[in-house]
Amino acid sequence: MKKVLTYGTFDLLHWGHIELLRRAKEMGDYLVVGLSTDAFNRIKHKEAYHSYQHRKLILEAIRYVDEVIPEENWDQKIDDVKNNQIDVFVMGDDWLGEFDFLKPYCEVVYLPRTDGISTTQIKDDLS
Ligand code: C2G
Repeated sequence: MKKVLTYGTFDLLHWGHIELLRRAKEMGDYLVVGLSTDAFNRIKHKEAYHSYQHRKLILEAIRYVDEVIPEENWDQKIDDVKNNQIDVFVMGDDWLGEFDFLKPYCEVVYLPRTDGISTTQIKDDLS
């Protein structure tokens, strides 16, 4: 079984996130999502609307997602890759190069971000 890993806050969930998750799952058979906890979002200076529990509930309802694990810090990725027997690490290319330190442990793929949608844009449009 080819296992894929990605990370994110996934709030407010939108079709750009879904497109990332769809393409990530296409790279293997089992997709693990490291979901940023509320505490880690504070470290990321990111304000999520939904709580971790609710974001986890939403992600677990997505057909492409097989497992959700907590992302609590910047330093857990190597252990997550090892402990979950990950074959492919996937992130949007806004992170291009940032996770190349994982290359000794798994394949590292940066996928093009989906243009035309962002949580910031949603919030601006609704305000
Ligand atoms: N994404 C995308 N297209 C968009 C918006 C987001 O492809 N229009 C991708 C991002 O590139 C990322 C994933 O969707 O791979 C999740 O996006 P965020 O929740 O914004 O992720 P981020 O807060 O950048 O967290 O340790 C890594 C961090 O936790 C990543």
